[in-house]
Amino acid sequence: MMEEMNYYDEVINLIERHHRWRGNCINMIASENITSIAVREAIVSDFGHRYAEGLLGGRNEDGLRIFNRFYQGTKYFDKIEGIAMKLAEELFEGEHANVVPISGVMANLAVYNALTKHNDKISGLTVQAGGHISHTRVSAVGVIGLREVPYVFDNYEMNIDVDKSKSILLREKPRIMMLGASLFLFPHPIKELREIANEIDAYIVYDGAHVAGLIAGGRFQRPFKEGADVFTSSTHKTFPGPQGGIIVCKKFLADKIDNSAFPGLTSNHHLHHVAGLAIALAEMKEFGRDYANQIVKNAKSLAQGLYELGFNVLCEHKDFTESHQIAVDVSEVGRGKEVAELCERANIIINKNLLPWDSLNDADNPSGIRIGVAEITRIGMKESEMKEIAEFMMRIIIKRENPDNVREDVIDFKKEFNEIHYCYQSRSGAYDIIRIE
Ligand code: DSN
Repeated sequence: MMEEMNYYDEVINLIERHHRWRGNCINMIASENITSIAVREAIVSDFGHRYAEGLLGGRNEDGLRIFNRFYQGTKYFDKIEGIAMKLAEELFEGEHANVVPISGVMANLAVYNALTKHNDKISGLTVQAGGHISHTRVSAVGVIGLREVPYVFDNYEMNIDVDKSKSILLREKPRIMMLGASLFLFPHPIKELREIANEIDAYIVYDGAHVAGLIAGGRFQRPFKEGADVFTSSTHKTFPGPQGGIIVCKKFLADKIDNSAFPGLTSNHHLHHVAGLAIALAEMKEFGRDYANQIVKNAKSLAQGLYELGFNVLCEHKDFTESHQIAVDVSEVGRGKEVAELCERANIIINKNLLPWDSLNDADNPSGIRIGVAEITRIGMKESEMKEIAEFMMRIIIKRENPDNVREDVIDFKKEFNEIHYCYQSRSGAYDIIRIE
């Protein structure tokens, strides 16, 4: 008879193996990051067991929001949520923050639900051009029943072509003009699109999920100053918070958006994540500028290194990138699937990615890869390390060295980088498991 598996031991063992492995990897998924130990402690706090459904009230004597809750027991949490809202308003330069959404897609859904009605139109980028699925019909746009109006994309500039999009927008009159992307190398032309939005009475919603940590650190672009009405984001990409979502908006939209988030789309939000978010926001207020500046330096440096070693890195004419991301066309050296898998064998974690000239049918084996440097920046890597990473990738992809051999060198290289930077001091390593004794 087969012995019954001990699932507890099995799961603990898998968690330990995962930590060991990813601690030995160069982690460059552009949508990932690691949180500080202080944030992790908040995530495992008692707030993860509690409810705080409620509506927004006025402000207390410290200027923090007060809440009309439906359950007792929230007096400390209310202060934390107030701090998170205040810091988010300050760092993202908006008038009102809502920290209820439990993911970036939920944040977008809440905004669509608040600002549109069934059959309205929404403009955005296609997935091939870098748009997030929640800007399209396969996800939140379809759930709300909106009709898509794709922007014309300039493949050479890797940005929205405002001139060519203008006549389409004036004709189609989308209710929401969605900006932001998952493949996001350069700031979007908010100012130029604002003029069009004013003509057709559209809202500009900027999905800053990928670049929120850069924006909070004063890099990339300033969505509200440039003309956005709403900023949505997940909280765990360049912004190094726990997984979750956030909305920041102009005051005149606050009530609609708050009601859409709760009770519209969420019953209880995730209190422990809000506590972690508050700490991450405080860390970004203190350390965000250095962090964001180093991310962009690292991204440019890695792109330059790859380019010099023979990779077809996009946008050499624009210094490759202004964000944490690099896009590489690998169609001549194996295509996205094979390249990403070979890198994984060498403990270099990246993802295959559609490029604007691909078809959606290429999703399983697109012509590109996307590389993000947020996490490796956070563990202290600088420009010289980017050159070494480019060398590893060249050995695997261009020289076709056995990835298993390169892996040994990657593990050796990574040993020096196990401390989290740009955050409050903590006693554990970047990839340690937090254990409660
Ligand atoms: N799919 C994620 C990304 O990697 O960009 C965003 O949700």
